[in-house]
Amino acid sequence: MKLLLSAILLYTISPTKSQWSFPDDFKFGVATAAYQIEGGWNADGKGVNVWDHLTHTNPNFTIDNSNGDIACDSYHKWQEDVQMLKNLGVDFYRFSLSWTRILPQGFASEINTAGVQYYNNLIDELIANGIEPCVTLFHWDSPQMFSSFGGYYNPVFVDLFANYARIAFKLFGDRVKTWITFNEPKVVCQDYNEFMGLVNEVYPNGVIEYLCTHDLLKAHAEAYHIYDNEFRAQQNGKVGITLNFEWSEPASVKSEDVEAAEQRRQFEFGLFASPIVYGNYPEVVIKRVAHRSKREGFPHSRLPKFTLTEQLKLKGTYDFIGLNHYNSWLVKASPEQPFGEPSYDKDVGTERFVDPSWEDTEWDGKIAPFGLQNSLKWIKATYKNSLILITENGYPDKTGTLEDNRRINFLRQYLNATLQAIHQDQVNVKAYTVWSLMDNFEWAQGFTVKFGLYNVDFTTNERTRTAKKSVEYYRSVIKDRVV
Ligand code: PNW
Repeated sequence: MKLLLSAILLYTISPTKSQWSFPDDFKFGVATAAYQIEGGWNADGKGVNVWDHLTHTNPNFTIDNSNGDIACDSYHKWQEDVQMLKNLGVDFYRFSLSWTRILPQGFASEINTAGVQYYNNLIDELIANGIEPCVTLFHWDSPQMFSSFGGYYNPVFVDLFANYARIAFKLFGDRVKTWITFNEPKVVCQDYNEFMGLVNEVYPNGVIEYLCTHDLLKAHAEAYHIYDNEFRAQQNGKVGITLNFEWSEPASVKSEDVEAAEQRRQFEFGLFASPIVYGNYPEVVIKRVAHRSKREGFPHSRLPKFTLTEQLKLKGTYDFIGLNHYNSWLVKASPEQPFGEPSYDKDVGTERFVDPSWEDTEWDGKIAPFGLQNSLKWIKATYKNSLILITENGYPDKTGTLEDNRRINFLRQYLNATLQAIHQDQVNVKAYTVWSLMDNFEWAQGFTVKFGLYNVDFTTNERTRTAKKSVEYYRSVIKDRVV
């Protein structure tokens, strides 16, 4: 009796427990991306992508001189991956298609049947195990062939992506009902400067960031309309885009800081979301880039303009907004930067820093779960209560330890923030996805940063997968629907 009473007491006062549970229609999943897990970089007719090329020609690019040639070897171990998913009890699996595995040169002229077979096998195995496939068309592994004409920075990219999307819908859309066109276009066009620079052989200069954004948005809209016009009636799925959002919290209640935080959100998230929801870039972005461009001596704004036809074509091209959230910042107003060299960062303006009281993760970023709740609330308020799917959230460590209590602690707090957004703020959020199913190739960090629920032993040919303690935790969340 005494034990029971103290158990009840502990349950009610424990700050990590919440009285709320996840609604019946809320879905749980985990995510990966092709280049980060598949390996088989030249298997069975796959063509070369920018990451194959980059890591082969410039092995020092990754901090451990590694590459994704083998990675988790999921090209061969997909059945084991599905068993891990099954063991977790997830509703869906978010993975990406390798463009050059399906179209070796990137163009629609040649289809690699072995690559198609690989994804057919994976999708069928998922469905046979009661797991929904959620497919990202583009998770950064652009065909190397496109580099010769500037990749994303050439408007022809729009047609090439549209062709690829059509082929993917045609091949897999009978079974795939959730499609994500792009993963984090912001990262593709601006972030990890040296990394995108090396991949694309261009460097940020306040011009190309916007050209790239413009093309990717048009490519997204094109794919959405292809789905609408040619596939939706028979296939009846959903098409959206995944945007990363680092939350910007005003550093004080001063109106200039409140405005600065909003300016940053509009430059970082609104730049992509606003055209898709409303047909054009956010007002503050249009105004600031035009103003700074003029002072820098440009005859026109560095931010390209959508024609009216393009605006109408973009507007409403989403069935959901995919949200990747990892990190938060405090933002305050700062004096206007001198007008000299153009730069995206100067366009954004403002200053950001972290609250020293926020707990560190073991790599990049802080633990600040209120940032996820605020991101969800802001998206709801800014974009007409759109359907939101959280398509990534997760905790990095350097060790891959099986006793990953800190990951469990992180997940519990962010899941709890999601519950608060649902129950306190009535946000229309219907899915949560852990990055990642297993430790994998973390881009420039190689294999030194680990996000997995499963540990992968990269020293063995078998790429042995072992469940971490967080597998148990996530499985219980999915089953009991409480954090
Ligand atoms: C994501 N940010 O990248 C990617 O989608 C994954 O491929 C990657 O492995 C994962 O995060 C972990 O790093 C991000 O600046 C890049 O907020 C940048 C940000 C967030 C996520």
